[in-house]
Amino acid sequence: MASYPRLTVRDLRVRAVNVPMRLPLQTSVGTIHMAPLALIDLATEEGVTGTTYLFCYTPLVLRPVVQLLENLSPLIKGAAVAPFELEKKLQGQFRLLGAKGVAGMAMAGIDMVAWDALARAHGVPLARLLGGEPRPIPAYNSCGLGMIGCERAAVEAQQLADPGFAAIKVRLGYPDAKTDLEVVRSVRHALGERVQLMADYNQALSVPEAIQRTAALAGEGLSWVEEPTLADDFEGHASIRRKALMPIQMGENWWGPHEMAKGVAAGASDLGMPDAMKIGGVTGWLRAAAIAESAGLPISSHLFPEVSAHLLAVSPTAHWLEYVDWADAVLQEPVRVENGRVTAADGPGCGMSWDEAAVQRYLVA
Ligand code: SMN
Ligand code: MG
Repeated sequence: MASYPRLTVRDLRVRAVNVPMRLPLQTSVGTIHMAPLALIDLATEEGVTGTTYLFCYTPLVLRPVVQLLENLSPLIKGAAVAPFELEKKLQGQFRLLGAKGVAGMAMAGIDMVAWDALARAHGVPLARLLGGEPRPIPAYNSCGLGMIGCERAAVEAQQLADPGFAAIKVRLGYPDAKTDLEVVRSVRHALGERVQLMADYNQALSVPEAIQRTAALAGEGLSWVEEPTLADDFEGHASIRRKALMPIQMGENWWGPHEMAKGVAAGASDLGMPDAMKIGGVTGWLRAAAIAESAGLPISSHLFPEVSAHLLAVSPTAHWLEYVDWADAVLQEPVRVENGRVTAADGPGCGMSWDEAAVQRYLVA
């Protein structure tokens, strides 16, 4: 049996790319046309390189995220590639500032790239390193279906479901409740009964409005209503949930497992959807999965399908994987969907390597 060395951090290489999205996404708070990604490579003294990326939401924070990671590189140089140890060191570094936002993103990037390097050094997929096996996870197609009105939503919904997805998600939060209802009905009509439909408000409503709108949508068979009100308003979500006749979903804005635990304690939602980046990388996800298991809370992933396929494979209450193709353009082997399911890549690590020609094309100076 081969023995594996203790990996030592050499440095981080971070690049900013802005990648065009096949389908722009119009949410209740603006449209995203491009995916601003921070590509991270962790070089080790032993020659293994870890690879991951962060989704920065807006190009406005792309350079700051890259800059912060570059600033952190000398701080972790020479340290063991041991995610729990790195976490302790970085948490200390940001204790006074607070470990959310750009700081939280950078910490999660280092965590994910360190886990990727470890799995590569062991020559196994991340899921296997974590004690599981890559397995098919049901995925919903979340690539588009923004707030584009009844007619266009119906056409796009059909396109999204066509490759064999068992579920898709529509964005709501139109100026009036009547349009929300019409869009849901039009999408449902286009899909038929075979495909499940989720709806996402991206925090658009006040609590009383959300109670009214979820009541109006009660008979439409939605699989969940996501973030009807402000993401940090756990009490508000709990009030909406008490009245709603469909499951309430939230979690993409839990900044770490502690916030998740508060949401769960408040009874804010029926379902959870941690985001691999905001929850604190692989390490944060493992803790979130433990909280979910003890609360009996089904968890789905948010974005990052490449790493999430590994993480859901080791999550006892795994529910849905959110499929987006936003990083595909810079990956040599994008995530593959088969019969509406995504299986974690079977190679070493998370399975990501850069298409260098594409990276050069989309590089932001
Ligand atoms: C979403 C995520 C990322 C960017 C825009 C919209 C959305 C989702 O909330 O859950 O997919
Ligand atoms: Mg959402």
